Amino acid sequence: MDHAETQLMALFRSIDRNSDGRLERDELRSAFRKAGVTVPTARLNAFFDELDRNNDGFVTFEEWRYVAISLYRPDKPKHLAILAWPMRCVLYTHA
Ligand SMILES: [Ca+2]
Ligand SMILES: [Ca+2]
Repeated sequence: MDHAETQLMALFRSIDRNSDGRLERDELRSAFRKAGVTVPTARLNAFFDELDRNNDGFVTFEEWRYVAISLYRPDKPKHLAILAWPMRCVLYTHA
């Protein structure tokens, strides 16, 4: 794992409050609240749905990693642009 990935893992673990290895909508909501960031529910849901690529209601580290890494690629898929802002909030406030 490189540095970025180690940080992503640390962040993922800090959001995963019940430590079951996956993120739920409520865990994500709490993470934003803890970071002092107010996210409208619609936006949070859109963010979560984008992270949850197989739509099983949970975000695994693989899904989390895929999206986070994608955001830093110059050729990132356009639809991921919606994630840039919330992801940055989470990444920076936890750093
Ligand atoms: Ca969890
Ligand atoms: Ca999933």
